[in-house]
Amino acid sequence: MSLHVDITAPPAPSAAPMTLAPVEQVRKLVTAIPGPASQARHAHRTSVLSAGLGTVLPVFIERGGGGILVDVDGNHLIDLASGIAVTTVGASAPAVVHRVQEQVAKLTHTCFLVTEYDGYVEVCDTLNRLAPGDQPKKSALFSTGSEAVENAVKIARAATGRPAVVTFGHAYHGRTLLTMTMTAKNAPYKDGFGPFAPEVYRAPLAYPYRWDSGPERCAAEALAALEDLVVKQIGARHCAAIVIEPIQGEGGVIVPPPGYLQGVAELARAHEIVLIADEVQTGIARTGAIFASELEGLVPDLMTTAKGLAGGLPLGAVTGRADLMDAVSPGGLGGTFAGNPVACAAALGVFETIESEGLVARARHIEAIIRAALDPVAAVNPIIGEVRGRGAMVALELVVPGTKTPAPDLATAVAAYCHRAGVLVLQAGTYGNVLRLLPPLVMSDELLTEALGVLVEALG
Ligand code: PLZ
Repeated sequence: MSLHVDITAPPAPSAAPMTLAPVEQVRKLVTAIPGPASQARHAHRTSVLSAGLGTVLPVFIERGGGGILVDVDGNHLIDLASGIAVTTVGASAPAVVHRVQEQVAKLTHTCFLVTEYDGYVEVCDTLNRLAPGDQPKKSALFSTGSEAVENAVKIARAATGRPAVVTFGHAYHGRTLLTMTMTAKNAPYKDGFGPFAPEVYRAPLAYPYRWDSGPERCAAEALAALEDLVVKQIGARHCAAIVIEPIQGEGGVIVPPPGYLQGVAELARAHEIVLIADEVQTGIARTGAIFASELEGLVPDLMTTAKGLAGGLPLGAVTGRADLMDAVSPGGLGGTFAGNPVACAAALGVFETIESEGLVARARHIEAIIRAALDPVAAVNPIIGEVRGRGAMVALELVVPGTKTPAPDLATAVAAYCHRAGVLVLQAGTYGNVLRLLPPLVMSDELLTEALGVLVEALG
């Protein structure tokens, strides 16, 4: 049997690391989007890949750099998606590429359960130091966000000896059995995939824009509902963890009202319930702080990260109170690929880039540019119900004019317009009516302003 591996351009054997000229940071369209080369590949893909795999934009990408993605037809697209909040330091950031190339040549894998290596410990040291609060902290590494969330729940259960997990409306936590159960939205994440994991409960999310009695009453009423669920319905002494995204991502970039997260933390503390902040999407400088929890003075007991942590290589982490992290017996946490050395090297390149490029401040600057472009449009365009978000995680909720009725078709049409014009945006939200902007933090003001110009044109 032959494997038929089609290596069209075999790399020349060389000791020198591969270097490429930087990707030109301009939007450039040389064909329609998707172009003919992408269309041909997409047709082939459809015949060989599971129909269960969706794709926002059927364009095949060959290269990425900074805020630009280059497709197989030679089009340069402006990336306002960052691979869903992953390439926060830019696609193929130089420090990530450099460290990964060096690491992959030295050691690809040993499995941390078998033998140890420095990169794993360095990543954990850094996360422990950066995570909110000055309590003693420890970390463990995994490969994905879902796995990080799943393990945070395992740790909370081991530490408390309790079964129940509380999540929220509109939440997204992953696609594994436990995390899809914790996820709120049925289609496409859960549809047909039951029965679901037991002992997962859902409280209403403090969603100011859609709170029935108005945004002012949202925090207090949502907290009362949470307390009722925890104390009266589940019973606090059965409750292992409350898991919350400090700003919901897939749910539609929902920023909780001031004081709400503090209220959740107080309730958790009062009943010795482990508070888990799911920072998989918000973490690692995305929101104008290293962690979005910091924006509300939240000190979670445990925190999950992934996505932006390793600049595109698969790495997830749980970080938190040392006493909780140590409640699991040796061997209880791990995985073959968990904390892979190449992914750890990438993470160290991410931390280096955030520091050397001042990307935390840069995220706040990006928020200011986006708000300056979109707020005036929102004031006069009735399809925009709300502009919200923090740092480089901003969204527009689109509605039927004069109502709050979600307008998913409008969001799809605006996204399609942007895509045709070479600007990659994402949709989000339980109702699919939210347009989400997640640019890499290294994107220049000019490129961002150009992309926002296209978006504003599309909204018009
Ligand atoms: N927790 C808060 O945002 C991943 C999902 C994309 P994984 N969000 C993007 C999709 O449709 O699969 C996410 C998240 C939060 C957990 C996860 C899960 O992270 O790395 O996708 O497993």
